[in-house]
Amino acid sequence: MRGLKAMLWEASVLDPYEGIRFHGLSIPECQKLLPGAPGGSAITAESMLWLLLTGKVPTEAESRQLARELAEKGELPVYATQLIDSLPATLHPMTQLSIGVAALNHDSVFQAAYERGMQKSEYWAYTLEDSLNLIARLPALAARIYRNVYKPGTALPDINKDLDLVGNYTNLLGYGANHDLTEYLRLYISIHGDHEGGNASAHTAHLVNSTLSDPYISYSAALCALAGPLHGLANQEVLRWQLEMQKELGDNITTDQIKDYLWKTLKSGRVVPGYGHGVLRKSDPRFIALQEFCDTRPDLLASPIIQMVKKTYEVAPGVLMEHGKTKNPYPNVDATSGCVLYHYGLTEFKYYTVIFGVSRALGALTQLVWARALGLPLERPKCKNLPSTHAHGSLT
Ligand code: CMX
Repeated sequence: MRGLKAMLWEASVLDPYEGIRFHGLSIPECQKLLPGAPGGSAITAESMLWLLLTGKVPTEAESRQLARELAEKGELPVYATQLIDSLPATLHPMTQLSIGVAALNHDSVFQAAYERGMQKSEYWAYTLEDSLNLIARLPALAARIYRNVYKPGTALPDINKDLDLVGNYTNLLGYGANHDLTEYLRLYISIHGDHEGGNASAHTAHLVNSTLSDPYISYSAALCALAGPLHGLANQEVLRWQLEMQKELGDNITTDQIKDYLWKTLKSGRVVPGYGHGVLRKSDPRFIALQEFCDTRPDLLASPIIQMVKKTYEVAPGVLMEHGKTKNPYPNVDATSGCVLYHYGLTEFKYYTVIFGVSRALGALTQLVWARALGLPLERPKCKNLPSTHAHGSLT
């Protein structure tokens, strides 16, 4: 279905050469226009969510009002904490996130209203309420998973009603004192929020919700798609790959050594994680925005892991072009997103896709609201089979 326009997606559109636009605004335009948090300049998740849902740039007061509303709804119910705490710490954090999000449908207002016999014209309002409740609870859920897997026994703070969503998230993760990491995560979470609807995670949410499954189980399914290494798990894989390279080649790696390592990866039949894209045909503007964040901070510029990402970017497109398979030899956002987290001390890279999962909820859930408001139908594409296979008896 490459290139086949078959979905309506309200909030964003992805141009192969220009990258993502959110209601017509590019990432640099969003960075200029969307309000940050008090004391910060990075776009907040709330500002991006407001833009995605309404198509309008919020004022600072509107963005803060939404932040307060989300913070007030942010605590996890007891049944959810008990469920998450009962999972083995060895279970992948993405599986835990998907389980937790699915379980929150215990409180779905959409499901309850459907059982009461609500009208089709009311679907969107209950979808909106569930979606906001889910987004509000994601930081506490995601942070609890992090605590259980990597910092067992440590206390989790309460949600601070005066903080924005990401401010609370970094606080719950135990990094609240690191202003730069908080600002990085604000930028990360806002620009990962939506990437039009054809990507596997957003599309999964859209498909599942078209059956009138509630937003929680729809987004839980989306997280399973995000957990694949060709999609969101690539940010984990980039880190694994870069660290293996560092282990093999040591510090002070040259670009020639990186070229050889790239060829070794390709010749062993593996993909180069963080490079290539199903739609983009240039360097991902999300990659550029995160790189620019690094360029403004001397500690990040001096970081060996970030230098390795920059050196890889100098040579990987050339190697991939010469290799000749991928239609897009340039980096996607996953090529850099995890390295900054690693530098700031959040080194548990199996957790990185969970952060992506907190973010993608902004766009995927926005579209569910629009899809129900517009009365979009059950998604059910027609299929074509190969009649000859059965007739010739080649399948036994
Ligand atoms: N390294 C090696 N080979 C690659 C490649 C890469 N980074 N990117 C694409 N190719 C290969 C494909 O595997 C495919 O090979 P086959 O013909 O043997 O199947 C060929 O090039 C053509 O693929 P394409 O049309 O250019 O790319 P697709 O749309 O099929 O796949 C993607 C897109 C992202 C899955 C692919 O580029 C890839 O595997 N990249 C590495 C993983 C990654 O970074 N994923 C994250 C994407 C962003 C996100 O969703 O978060």
